[in-house]
Amino acid sequence: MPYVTDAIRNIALAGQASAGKTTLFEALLHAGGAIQTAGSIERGTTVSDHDPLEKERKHSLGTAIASIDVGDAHINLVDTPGSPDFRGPTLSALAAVETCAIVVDAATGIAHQTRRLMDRARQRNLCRILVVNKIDHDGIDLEGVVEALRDEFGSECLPINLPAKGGSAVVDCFFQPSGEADFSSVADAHQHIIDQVVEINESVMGHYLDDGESGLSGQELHDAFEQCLREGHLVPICFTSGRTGAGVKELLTLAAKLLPNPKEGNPPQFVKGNGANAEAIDAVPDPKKHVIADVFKIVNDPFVGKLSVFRVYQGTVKKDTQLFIDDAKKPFKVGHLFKLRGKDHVEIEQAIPGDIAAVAKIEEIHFDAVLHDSHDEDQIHLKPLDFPMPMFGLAVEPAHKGQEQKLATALAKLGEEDPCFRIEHNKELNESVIRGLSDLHLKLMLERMKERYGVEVKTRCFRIEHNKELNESVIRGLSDLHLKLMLERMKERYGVEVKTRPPKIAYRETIAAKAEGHHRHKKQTGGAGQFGEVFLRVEPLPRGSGFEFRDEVKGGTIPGQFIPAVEKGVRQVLEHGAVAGYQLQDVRVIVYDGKYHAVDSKEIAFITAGKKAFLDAIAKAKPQVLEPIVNLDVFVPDAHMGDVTGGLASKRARISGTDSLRGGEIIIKAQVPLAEVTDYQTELKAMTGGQGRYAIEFSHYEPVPAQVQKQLTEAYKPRVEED
Ligand SMILES: Nc1nc2c(ncn2[C@@H]2O[C@H](COP(=O)(O)OP(=O)(O)O)[C@@H](O)[C@H]2O)c(=O)[nH]1
Ligand SMILES: [Mg+2]
Repeated sequence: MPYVTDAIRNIALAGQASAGKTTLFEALLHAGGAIQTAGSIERGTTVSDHDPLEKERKHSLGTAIASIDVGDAHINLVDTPGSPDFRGPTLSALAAVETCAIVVDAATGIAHQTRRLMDRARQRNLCRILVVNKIDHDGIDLEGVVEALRDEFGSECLPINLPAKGGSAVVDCFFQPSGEADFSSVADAHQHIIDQVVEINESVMGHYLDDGESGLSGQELHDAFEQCLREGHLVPICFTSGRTGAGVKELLTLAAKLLPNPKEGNPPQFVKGNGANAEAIDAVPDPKKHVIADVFKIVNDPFVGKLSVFRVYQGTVKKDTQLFIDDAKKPFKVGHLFKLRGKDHVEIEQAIPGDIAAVAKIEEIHFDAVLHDSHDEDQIHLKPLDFPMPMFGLAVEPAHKGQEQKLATALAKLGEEDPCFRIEHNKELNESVIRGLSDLHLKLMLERMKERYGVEVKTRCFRIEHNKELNESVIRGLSDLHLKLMLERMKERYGVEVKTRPPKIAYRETIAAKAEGHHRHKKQTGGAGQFGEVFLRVEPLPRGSGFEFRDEVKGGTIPGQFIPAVEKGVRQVLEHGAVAGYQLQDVRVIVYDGKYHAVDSKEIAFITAGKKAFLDAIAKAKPQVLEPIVNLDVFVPDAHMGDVTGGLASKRARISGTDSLRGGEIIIKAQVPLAEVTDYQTELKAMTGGQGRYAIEFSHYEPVPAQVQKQLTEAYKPRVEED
């Protein structure tokens, strides 16, 4: 059925694992007539969890997409995995939708993942709705869940329907409010939503105050509702049971009538160019303009090959036309164009702005590639999405000799599908290291590789890393004892003894104040001399901005040809640090004056002068040593909660929350300096008898405590060169 952009709704179902997203996805497809019978998780028959590993584990590990036509609306629904190990695919999918429906398990309430996703969706400016699911469950307190949601996420969270008949149905509170609810009152719920909606702009408020609800036209109310969703002024709460189907039709109606179409949501930002020169570009959902589409998912299907799934933001992608990938000179031909339904696809002729579609077997396409049909759109890409950095590593080699190439290919294919799964090849040691978000993440990726590509690996428990930046060798093993025995063996066999210490931490340096620096470099050794003089200013930049160099020299007091030399000197300090020997960051250097000598000024003289002027400025600019802070998630049986939080308290950790998971497990979330948890494995094992696990992800840099700064700067004795 042909449809226009206004008819499209792109909705992602997100939320904690086991909230019932996949079952709800199935129920929505069924209610919308897209499938004949609803499958189930237990029987492994859902559209979404079609991967053998998903069926076996009864958990979604990747996103699935399918469409439903309801009345005039065309709903593209994306099911996402709730497990934090697979948040790479989940976060990628959020880039392709206007609405994020956060599914909450009515039986267990708000989970850590609920909070995380509410935050992410808000940061991305997505319209949000909360879906309280499993309302058929015995012994649940739905009124309590609503209160908890409003306490936690704000009074803008308001029920748009309410459970009725003991959770076997729902009653509408927005369109035609009437009937009895299990708690609260339909009339009150209606009033609260209307009050919230009319607040959003003065003209609507005016009409409402004059004539009440009848003073508002349907269109006016609809537009005000959209504005509320867009601005986060309203987060509707609705109720469903994916299992019994209660509230499912109502959710489809809500999507069709009230959720934003691609013109009404907040589009993600595109930029043209890179770094400081990047220019913001607005993609316009006009079918006649040039094509701009973004690839947000890659699947290497064993039968169809590589499938690249994209969201069209502008223009119309047509079958048999040509598209460019990023800045590539040569286009590819869109031989076949598909809409997806789980693992199946349906061929289509065109994909209009706002729609989600796929092309098959185009090897050059990668995750986050921009597809376009004119060189005017070269260098355009989505503003980078924020993905967690994979911190867990494992060295792998093929279990069977001769499978090296097969392993490399299989790993590369898996890497394409998950932005948080990376493969590094260490040339020096000739080994592949895979990195992911947790040991479970790595384990599942390796299982998938075995299942899909028939490649098995040995993971090595003892390995060697060389860190170039810190110039140190690090050995990793399973325990203290393991490493100790390996080193004893080395001594006994090869007669080499080593001194050991925990791995170094990649500290950084920065400054906390503005300051001026000056250096005059003058040297007379026999023949030609060296002369260069530099005046500069330094200023702190926000964390994470890196380095900026500005030339504000007036009247040629330092001739243009020597400015690069000054910058070179400054960059030497950046690389090697000024006070503790670590890279310097988040600083702006402005060179504004100097002196030169017609004969004696040489490049080398300005390199030295630049370097020393910079060191002079830093010394006066409150230099600071920064340390990496990581997000730490610790999973332990709840009996160990006290020990773990106590242990973290002594590690300068900030505990941000705890949550109960299923089966008596809890998760403790904290931010902690990396330096404090280099050996956390051993400690956690001792504390929990091997029942705990944890995941670490890099968060940001922060100044170290004064005491630590003192130790680090004293330990560093810069080799001060002779003038
Ligand atoms: N009682 C009840 N159980 C449900 C409902 N939806 C899902 N479940 C069960 O909850 C478990 C997790 O469901 P699933 O759809 O995989 O959740 P997901 O991880 O959010 O995708 C499965 O055992 C489902 O059968 C529901 O509406 N009511
Ligand atoms: Mg699922």
